[in-house]
Amino acid sequence: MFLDKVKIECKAGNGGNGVVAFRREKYVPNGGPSGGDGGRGGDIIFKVSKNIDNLGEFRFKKKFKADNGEDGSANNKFGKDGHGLIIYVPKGTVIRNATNNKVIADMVEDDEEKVILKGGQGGRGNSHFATSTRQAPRFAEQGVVTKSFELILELKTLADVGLVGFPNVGKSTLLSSVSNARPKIANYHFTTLTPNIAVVNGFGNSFVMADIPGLISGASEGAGLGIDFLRHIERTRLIVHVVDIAGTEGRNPIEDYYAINQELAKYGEKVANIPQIVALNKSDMLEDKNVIEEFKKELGLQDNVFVISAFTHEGLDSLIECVIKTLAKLPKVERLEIEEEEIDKRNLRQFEVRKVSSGVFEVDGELIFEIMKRVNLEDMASNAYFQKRIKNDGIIDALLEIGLQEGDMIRIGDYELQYFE
Ligand SMILES: Nc1nc2c(ncn2[C@@H]2O[C@H](COP(=O)(O)OP(=O)(O)OP(=O)(O)O)[C@@H](O)[C@H]2O)c(=O)[nH]1
Ligand SMILES: [Mg+2]
Repeated sequence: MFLDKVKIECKAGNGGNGVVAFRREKYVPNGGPSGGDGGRGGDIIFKVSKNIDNLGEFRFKKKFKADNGEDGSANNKFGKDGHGLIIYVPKGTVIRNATNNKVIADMVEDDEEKVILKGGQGGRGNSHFATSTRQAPRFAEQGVVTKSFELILELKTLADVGLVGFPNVGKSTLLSSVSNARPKIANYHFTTLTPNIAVVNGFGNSFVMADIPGLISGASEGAGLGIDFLRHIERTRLIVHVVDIAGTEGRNPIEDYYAINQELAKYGEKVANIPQIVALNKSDMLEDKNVIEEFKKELGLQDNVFVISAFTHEGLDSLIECVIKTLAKLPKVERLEIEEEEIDKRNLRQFEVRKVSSGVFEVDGELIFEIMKRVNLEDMASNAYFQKRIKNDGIIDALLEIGLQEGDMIRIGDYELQYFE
């Protein structure tokens, strides 16, 4: 099933825990600390795959988790790093943070790869905490526990050329006549329900062409299949505007042309400004050839109008040649502006201190959150380490600045401690 917008949930791996261990050596009664570090958690990585052209694979699978890092072990053995998880997406996938809708990545190159969530750091083993006065530290750091994030994946197809026009004018027939694609073709409206994308080869060149469902008047207000599919035209460099010049359904080709352009304009300036080549199709059905001149005259168009028959292949070579020449002069598609560089922005230096009431202070912020996750306060040694960290990281100084005194209470999360110098 064709799917071009999904919300998924991703979590990078947690860091493995550092461990507490001591060397056991034959003639050394009390060996030094030898607890190894935990491994790093695996990253969540997005990668462009040529083999997929839409987000259908995310229809049922919406949760992704990279492996956790392994815990360290004795003899200073590091825990293994967790494997990164690669999530494959089609070219043209825009990745947004679901909480604020900001663009995190725009996957526009073949095989492009980007780390979206970094795995948690591993905790350090007890050997890191030995000092001259503490030769046998009985604690180690816990690994960083990562958060899970909701992401929106939106496909904005990257095709060079988009086929636009009323239903039944022969867009899919044209695509099938110039490429290997075999889209459904039939004599009724809205045969094409989702975009078809194919490579067109010709004149020693190639380009990608997208055929989207037909548009009708009022599409921008939701008529017909609406304009949802125009997101796949948004990033094309050139539009081939297909018109039924024979008016086989009784409509006037000139009015058709205006009506479609009006819908494009309503969708947005960007789409309205994409250069167009007009393909006057079904010319094999046209009895009065004057219609072609009238069309060109009325619209003041001379170049960039091609009389074709997708059915008999008349005029297709000239059309494709012109498309290739025009594309050569047009700029490449620009990547969307990245609005948020890092989604999991833990500011590990950030903390806040507050005076709650007389003699009671509160501390919170990412730094505290981080420290709390990594220590075990039940354990005396770990607790001592914790107290040292809040001192070394400047938290105590910040509290003293706002009036902390001997014997006052400090609240950190669920934990309370009394301050003594
Ligand atoms: N005589 C003639 N018939 C054509 C030509 N191109 C397409 N047709 C016929 O027109 C009908 C519609 O063709 P499609 O290619 O499905 O049209 P479409 O624009 O993709 O239509 P939607 O997907 O519904 O928007 C089919 O019966 C085609 O065989 C042409 O150049 N000459
Ligand atoms: Mg079609």
